Amino acid sequence: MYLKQVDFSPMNSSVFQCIDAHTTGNPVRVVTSGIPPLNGVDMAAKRLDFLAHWDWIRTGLMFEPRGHDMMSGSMFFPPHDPEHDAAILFIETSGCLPMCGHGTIGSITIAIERGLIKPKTPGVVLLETPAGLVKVSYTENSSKVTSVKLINIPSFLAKSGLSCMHSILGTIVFDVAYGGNFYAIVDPQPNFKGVEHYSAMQLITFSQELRNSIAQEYPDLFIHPTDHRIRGVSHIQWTGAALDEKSHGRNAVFYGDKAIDRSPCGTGTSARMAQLYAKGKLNVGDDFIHESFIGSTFKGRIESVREESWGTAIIPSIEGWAKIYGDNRITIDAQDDPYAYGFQVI
Ligand code: PYC
Repeated sequence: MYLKQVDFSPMNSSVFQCIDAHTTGNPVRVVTSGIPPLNGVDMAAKRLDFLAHWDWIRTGLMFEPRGHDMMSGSMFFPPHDPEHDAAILFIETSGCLPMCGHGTIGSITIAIERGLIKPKTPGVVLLETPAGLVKVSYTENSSKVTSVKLINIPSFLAKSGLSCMHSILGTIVFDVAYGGNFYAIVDPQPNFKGVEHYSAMQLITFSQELRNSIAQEYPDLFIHPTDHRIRGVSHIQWTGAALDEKSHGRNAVFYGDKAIDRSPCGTGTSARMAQLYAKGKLNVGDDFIHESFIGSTFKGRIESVREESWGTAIIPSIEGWAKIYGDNRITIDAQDDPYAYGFQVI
């Protein structure tokens, strides 16, 4: 199959005002008008309501021809707890992620620079995400947001030393960690030399098969201990040597069907720090400068460690920057455009 086309009914026609940015290279499209009314007591419930009833908005705005394989974005909602500042729904090519780090950094940059959110405490946004509450702080200079730091949800190593047979690489050993999404983390090993030895296209090809194999060989193994709606390995993280000697590592995160994250991946970096903590390679208070495939960086840190009833979790922070580059008025008109709801070229 070369064309995966999205077909929804009934026919919809709508206009969406969007602000486009990138977080250290990876896209963030914040939808500011045309946002649907969602049902649910919190963002976890609203995420499911969106996927059940409004997913054509996501596919129309994220897939080609209005988006592309890496496209991701968000919509803001009023908070469910009046003590908080805002709630957020993440949208991207694979669906609606429970949490997205680069998406949070880009969305908060847009929200503050364009006045979409007026935080109760200047410099701090208490943000409800489908994965839980995230405390975001930001710094400004001359009406520009220069950096955003988020304290992420509890992150943990779920399983260590699993393996799958790969048709190109051979046996691949991996760990699975959670940082807002479940990541299979592949460290350098005899059949994988490290991310620096491969092209993005090769890593995408490896990832497509590995993610399918993990789903088949380990069905129902990865379920969030307190929210069973979050399940399954959705992302593959390939690791390797840093480009810059000041960095602590480099990664390539595969998501969607054909994407390698251009940012260092916020939830992926959180998962990576949880894995390294569990293996005694990173401690509370340590900085972890993480490079993306293109060499852009996030500063990660283990802020604290929590003993939960189900195990040990780290509370990671992720710091990075984003730049707004455009305002976009996008029409999805299914009566006029056969590709209104988007398509993917697989
Ligand atoms: O930054 O968490 C992240 C992310 C997830 C998928 C792409 N980026």
